[in-house]
Amino acid sequence: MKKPSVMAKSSKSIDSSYKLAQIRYADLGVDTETAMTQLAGIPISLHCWQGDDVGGFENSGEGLSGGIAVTGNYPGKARTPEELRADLDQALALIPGKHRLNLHAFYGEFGGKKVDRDAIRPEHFSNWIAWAKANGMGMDFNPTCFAHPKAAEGFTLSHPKKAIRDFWIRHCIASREIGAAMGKALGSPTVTNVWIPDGYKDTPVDRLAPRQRLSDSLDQIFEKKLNPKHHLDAVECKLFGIGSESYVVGSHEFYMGYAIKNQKLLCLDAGHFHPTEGIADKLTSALMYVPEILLHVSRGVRWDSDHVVILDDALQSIAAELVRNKLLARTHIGLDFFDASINRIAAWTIGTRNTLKALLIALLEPAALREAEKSGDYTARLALMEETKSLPWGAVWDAYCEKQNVPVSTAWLDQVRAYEKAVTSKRGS
Ligand code: RNT
Ligand code: ZN
Repeated sequence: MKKPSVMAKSSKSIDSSYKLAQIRYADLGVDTETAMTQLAGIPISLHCWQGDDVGGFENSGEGLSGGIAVTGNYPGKARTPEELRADLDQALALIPGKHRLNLHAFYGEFGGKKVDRDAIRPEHFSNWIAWAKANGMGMDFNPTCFAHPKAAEGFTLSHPKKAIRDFWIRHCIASREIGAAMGKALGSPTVTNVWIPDGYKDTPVDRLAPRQRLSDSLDQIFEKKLNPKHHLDAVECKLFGIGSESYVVGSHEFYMGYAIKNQKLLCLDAGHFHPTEGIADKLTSALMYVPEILLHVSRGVRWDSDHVVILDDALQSIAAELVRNKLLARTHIGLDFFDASINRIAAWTIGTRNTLKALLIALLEPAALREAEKSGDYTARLALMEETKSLPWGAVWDAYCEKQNVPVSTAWLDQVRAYEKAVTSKRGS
């Protein structure tokens, strides 16, 4: 089957479109050059797990668990750390700007040995750290509290059995040490994010005791103070998962309270609330009381399905909130989606480029919107907000991509296809 041709653009058309856009924005008091410079300073943390369907490298034979699911069987997923790094290199070459890598603990390199989760150490991540260093990237980290026999009963840090809780506490402590080692080696703090799947499929009688146990486990995990120059702790809430539909121990209220009390970072995943509930409106509230936020930019379709992020209203609202309220310095932007039904490198590229596009649109917002609101003219506010949607931000985006030496428009798709032909299509399953 012939692949549809991409919408190539000539340098001449990129430049002349940009010049017109620059004038249009200048008329509205917006400096497009400043917006591009600001955008170049915003790192997005690329999640390693889009590259191999949340598989990891333990080769334990354990499937994915914890109420998250990846669907699709597109050929060519990364099977080794080398393949995953090569795929990330390819994706990063298509995304403008300097970004970060977000790694899960079960992506350690264990040299074919069985290293249980509570025995992981920084040396198991030395190749990843060296790779990030060579690319001038920072790293973020996550304990992996799923896809393991000790998580099979659906409870980890809140498990009724102390021995199981202790195992996961040791894993999370080890993960913090690894995160701190990454942050130190790379000269940029690593955010280590604790997400656990714990919950009940059906209505529980006791909703309190598991939460008390979780709180106690977290206190033990965070007991050791780590240097914030190297390491920051985040906690991620959730509404429900597959198999934990009726009750999740680490709910929003639980972690919001825990993060405020202990001044931890609150992780807000866009798919972890009711289907019509966005996370954009939570940012200004949460950041009044927690020091910083970690975002898991994701897209739920009817449930927390972790679809590739598109440039929809939900994403644009998040970006607008961050820019309008100057929250970027206190917000760590990470991605969390996994689609195995399309080319995985394209998935990373689409989701990350969209997140950056949303930020650019926000950075290009004319001040007139705020002025209309301040003067109480809500008619003008709505009118301007709608007119803003058709401003020529696309021309600025194209110019930004060209400036950053990455493919403009869909020209990146050619590169993904060439890489697929030469590399990923040759991989067995
Ligand atoms: C699960 C959470 C969590 C995971 C990753 C793999 O619902 O969103 O962040 O997706 O840790
Ligand atoms: Zn998440």
